[in-house]
Amino acid sequence: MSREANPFKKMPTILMPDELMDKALRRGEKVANEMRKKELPWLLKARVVEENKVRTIASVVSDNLQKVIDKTPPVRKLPKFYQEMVEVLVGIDDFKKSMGAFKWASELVKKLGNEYAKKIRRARTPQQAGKLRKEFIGRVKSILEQIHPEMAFVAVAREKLKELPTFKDLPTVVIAGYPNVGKSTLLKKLTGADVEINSYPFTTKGINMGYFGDIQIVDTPGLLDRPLYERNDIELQAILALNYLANLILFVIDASEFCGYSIDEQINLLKEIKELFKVPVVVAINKIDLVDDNKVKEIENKLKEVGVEEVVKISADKGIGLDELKKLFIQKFREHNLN
Ligand SMILES: Nc1nc2c(ncn2[C@@H]2O[C@H](COP(=O)(O)OP(=O)(O)O)[C@@H](O)[C@H]2O)c(=O)[nH]1
Ligand SMILES: [Mg+2]
Repeated sequence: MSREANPFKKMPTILMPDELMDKALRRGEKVANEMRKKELPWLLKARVVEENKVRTIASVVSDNLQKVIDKTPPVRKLPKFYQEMVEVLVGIDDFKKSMGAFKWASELVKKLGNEYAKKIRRARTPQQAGKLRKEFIGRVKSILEQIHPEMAFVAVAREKLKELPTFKDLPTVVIAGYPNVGKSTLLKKLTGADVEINSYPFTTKGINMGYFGDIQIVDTPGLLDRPLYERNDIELQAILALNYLANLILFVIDASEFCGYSIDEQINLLKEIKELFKVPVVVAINKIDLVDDNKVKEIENKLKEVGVEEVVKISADKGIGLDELKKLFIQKFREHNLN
């Protein structure tokens, strides 16, 4: 199975103006030293030294900026989930504007490099060649200073974006439900012990992901496990972004209420999640090993009242009903043409 890597992981480290300038000057000096070893008439040599220095500095700076552009995925071409994440974490418009500044600076430095190289070739004295080189360096410095805010912005954006989890482009089930209802246990049982933990910027606990067959299952501790009125705007946006990741929501109810939340509280959360997500929601009544049939019936009736028909009774811990649940996933994906 191919991993669809987080598209921001390829972004290179963003150098700040001083760092980039130092790097370019060092490389320029190295090239100049090579040129100084050549046996050439003094004026020609001065021109060759300065011209090569200027060209080297120009290409180090210009290429470095261009590399950032090349290794940054164009936001509008990304899967919608990642687009939403860019919007929530850094702002798409600011991100694009910053990349535009990189492009502007890269092209301008390249152009100036050519112009100054030509001027230096026509210099009448070594002093004049040196003066032109200094002038060029001054202009590059000021261009980089001008895009300093954008460089800093992209550096911070990169730090945030490269931490995003890596999802595969597969039919995806996102698990929801109050804490301790058995979400993690269920994920482990469904996918074998094969659960990966991935960072997600909106939860300190990370998200857990597992696979069975060609189905991706995601457990989101801290995200879909409490009422929405407790959330701030950014968190809400991050939760809504899951719309673009989830093809199906699996809502887990703890029939035993040992999780500390009553059936009614759990159903209220389910109602919220049903409203929030455009994708189908299926319900698993879990921990049926701990309750009698009447209790399960009672829960099923309450679920019918809120319009939930698709229910599977399971015990994640005892492995009851899991095959039926898997079949339901496959059936749902088939109904929605996702496989
Ligand atoms: N008896 C019983 N216990 C369960 C079942 N599913 C989960 N548990 C237990 O419930 C507790 C919370 O489970 P966990 O998977 O961590 O819940 P999460 O917070 O929703 O991820 C753990 O002690 C599990 O062992 C079940 O089907 N039956
Ligand atoms: Mg858990």
